[in-house]
Amino acid sequence: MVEWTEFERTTITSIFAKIDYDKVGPKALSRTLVVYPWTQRYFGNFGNLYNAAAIVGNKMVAAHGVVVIHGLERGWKNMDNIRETYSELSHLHSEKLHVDPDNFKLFAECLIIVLAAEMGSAFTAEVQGACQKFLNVVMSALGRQYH
Ligand code: HNI
Repeated sequence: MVEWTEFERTTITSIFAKIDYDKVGPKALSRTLVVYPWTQRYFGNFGNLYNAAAIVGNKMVAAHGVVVIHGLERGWKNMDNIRETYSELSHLHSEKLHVDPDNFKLFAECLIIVLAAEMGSAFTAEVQGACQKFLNVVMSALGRQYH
């Protein structure tokens, strides 16, 4: 089981309490689709992803970004049981959606950049460290049902 310091717990909790899901989720997902265009292949039914402006303005992308942040919230609320928490979602992404697990890391990277921009100077190196650790643990749990 992953050990969390008090600082890591409080940092993750306060970030999730503070962030606006409707803003951060769409920004992080649309950034992923723009920066790593091959990730668009999973969203073929989302309509116009023709260029960056279309992706940022796409309502289905925005809505799905919110869904993903809600998905991350499950990890924040179960920090001592992350592996179990993501077992079903991992299965879904592997068996049904066939999402290459490398893409989880790309999303995590884009989310870090969005958080940094949102939080400004409050996003210190220590805060980033806590976020990276949390996201690494979640992404590894999401990748567990792949074989
Ligand atoms: Ni992901 C559906 C959570 C990363 C592609 N994804 C979901 C759902 C959740 C979710 C929750 C809804 C499940 C349901 O309907 O029961 N996804 C997460 C989380 C992460 C993540 C927590 C990482 C933090 N997903 C990704 C990435 C991709 C991805 C990186 C592809 C690049 N996810 C999908 C697709 C769907 C999906 C595709 C189905 C979308 C739809 O509605 O058609």
